[in-house]
Amino acid sequence: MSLIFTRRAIMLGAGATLAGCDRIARHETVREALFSAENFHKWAQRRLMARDALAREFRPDQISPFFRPNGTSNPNTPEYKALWRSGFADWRLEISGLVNRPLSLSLPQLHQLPQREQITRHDCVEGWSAIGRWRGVPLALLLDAAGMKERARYIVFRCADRMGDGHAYYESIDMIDAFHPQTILAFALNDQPLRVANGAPLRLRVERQLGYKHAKYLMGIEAVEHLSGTGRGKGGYWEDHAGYDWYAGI
Ligand SMILES: Nc1nc2c(c(=O)[nH]1)N[C@H]1C(S)=C(S)[C@@H](COP(=O)(O)O)O[C@H]1N2
Ligand SMILES: [Mo]
Repeated sequence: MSLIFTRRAIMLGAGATLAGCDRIARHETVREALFSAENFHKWAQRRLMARDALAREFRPDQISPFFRPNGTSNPNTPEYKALWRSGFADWRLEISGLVNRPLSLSLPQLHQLPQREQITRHDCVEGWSAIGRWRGVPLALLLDAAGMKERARYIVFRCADRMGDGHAYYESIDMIDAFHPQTILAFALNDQPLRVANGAPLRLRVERQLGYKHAKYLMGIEAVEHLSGTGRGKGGYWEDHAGYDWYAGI
């Protein structure tokens, strides 16, 4: 029983509310285990802490020889091609939405900010993984610089590549992932500037989440209160078009 209980708790993820809690508690055995005061406390605490825990980091000798690209491997739009031709000199990351100070940052400006490096494993929902050394700016630092308004609850990422239906790729995460210490906007992979195939000039690394959350070809990030105003309202391209879970925690 305890194994099943643990797995269900994990499946519920951190998005679980008291409603989710009620649903599990309908099973009597679970209810007994759960609501003995001591266990409930431990369980709730573990769930909260789980969201903040670091993703595993690897040794340099574990880095994959080739970091396989997936999804778009070149946005190939006239706008992106022009940016690429200029070595991304004209590219800017726009930080907008529910912020006190909207920002527009060039690549050299991002390079001058404090950086973080991490060797992590990327897990794609299609069943492959790759280990890479990522370097970039902690997202928390940029969000602090822009100043989040009280109402901001999610960060939406806007990408340069257009999908089959002509809409740009987009993704979103909540503030727990946005301020997680391993969440960075990466401009380098394995000590090289990010290749086009892996998301040049800048891509999200959100290490506690599955691959599709790691938006490539970033153009803008926006703080919002609700996800209903983004795409079809599920918070991401694949969430909207293929029913992928918005919360893809691993
Ligand atoms: N803009 C954009 N970001 C994206 C995708 C995409 O098609 N477009 N694919 C996603 C998926 S499904 C995965 S697994 C990773 C792949 O990253 P990689 O190309 O560096 O391996 O990017 C994610 N981010
Ligand atoms: Mo993926």
